[in-house]
Amino acid sequence: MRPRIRGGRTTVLAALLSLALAAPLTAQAQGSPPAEPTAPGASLATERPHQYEVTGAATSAARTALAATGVSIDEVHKRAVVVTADRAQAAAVRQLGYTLRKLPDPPGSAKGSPSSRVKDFPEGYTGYHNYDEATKEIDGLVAKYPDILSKQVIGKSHEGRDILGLKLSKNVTKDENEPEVLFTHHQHAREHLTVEMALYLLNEFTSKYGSDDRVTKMLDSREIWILPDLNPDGGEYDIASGDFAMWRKNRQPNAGSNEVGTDLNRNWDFKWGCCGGSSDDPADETYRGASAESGPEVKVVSDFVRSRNVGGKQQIKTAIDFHTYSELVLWPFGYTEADTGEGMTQDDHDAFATIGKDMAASNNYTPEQSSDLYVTDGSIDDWLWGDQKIFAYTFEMFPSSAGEGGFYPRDSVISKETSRNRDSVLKLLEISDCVYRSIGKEQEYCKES
Ligand code: CXA
Ligand code: CA
Ligand code: ZN
Repeated sequence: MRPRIRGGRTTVLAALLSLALAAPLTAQAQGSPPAEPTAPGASLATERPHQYEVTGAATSAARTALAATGVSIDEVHKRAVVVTADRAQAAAVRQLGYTLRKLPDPPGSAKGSPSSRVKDFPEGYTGYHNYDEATKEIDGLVAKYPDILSKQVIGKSHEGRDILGLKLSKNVTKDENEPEVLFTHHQHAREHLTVEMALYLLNEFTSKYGSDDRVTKMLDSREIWILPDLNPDGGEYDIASGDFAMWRKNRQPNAGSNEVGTDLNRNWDFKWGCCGGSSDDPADETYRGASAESGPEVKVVSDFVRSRNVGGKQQIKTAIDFHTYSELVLWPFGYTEADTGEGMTQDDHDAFATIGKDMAASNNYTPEQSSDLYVTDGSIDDWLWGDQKIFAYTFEMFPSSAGEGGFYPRDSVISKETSRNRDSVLKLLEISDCVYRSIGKEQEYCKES
């Protein structure tokens, strides 16, 4: 492990504080009500990270090496990248010989009277839904459209919040033999726009059923699963102080460390930790967790997906995992730079790329294999495809750069930037009965079913 410079803040007091916090948090996983999130700054181990522009790192290999310092890579450009780093990580990046330029902190940071704003989005962001607001909105839709929308609690987060699974289909209470499609949202705490994407899809598919032809056809012939919030604890923590915390991971304590959280998108059980695409250091943004599926949220969703294997056949055919930001359509594998190989035939790759490019042509995102950015291991897409043979994409939503708001664009963009994906989502739904039709090989791959 790389040596860390931590400025002597890891005191006995911090250790005691984290022990004191760990006990009630563990109890909550057993079913008591959700914890109030600890405010950023409450723990002495917490330090709000910042974004930096790093000049260079022009290849995937260079960026993978850069990510090994523990930073997250938020933007990739020809001659520079943007990373999120704490002080120690920024120092480690400098050690590699790079020049860093600190970017402005998120706009809308609530300086002044935090008490009036705590546990909710600040001014300019009140159009975003916090966890309770999203739950209320969803419950309202379920009450209004009980024939086509049903809600189940598929499990609990570390702090005990419900992780929801919404099913949208005609005859929603019956498990019909129809292609199933999965939409997952908000693995990364600071990527709040992805929850709005889930709420947009729920509103759009319920309110337009019966009037919009494409929507009606899809609800009549598919079973759509929307998991609107995979990381509710992280999301609530990110807004808890009135200043955005720039938080990425979940809020699970780590044994033997004061550093909190696992990067859920490095914790899935396919080639977990294999390839230098995640970190074994709990202080890092891309900490992969103690073992695959050690994040309770990842375990809950993995169990849910496995439960859709009925009679030896995975019912879910395609998936999109929503993230921000950079305006990208990504496909697997992330663990290797190779386009094809074990677990990815030329036809698989061609279908992934064809559908990916088709969706990107619609929303004007950039399509590419995720390892073109940098290598990752333990991502949801690699697991969904590698382990479950589900055609899984990642959308990195608006904006394309830090200058346009980065992880924290104003609420005024929500409507435009969620509806922007309407057509690409419908395209994926429409091809989900036979993805190989995209390359003209439905005869070869989709005869029975
Ligand atoms: C990503 C998504 C899926 C597979 C590999 C890589 C990008 C994602 C990440 O690093 O997990 N980027 S993000 N949302 O900024 O964290
Ligand atoms: Ca079914
Ligand atoms: Zn993300």
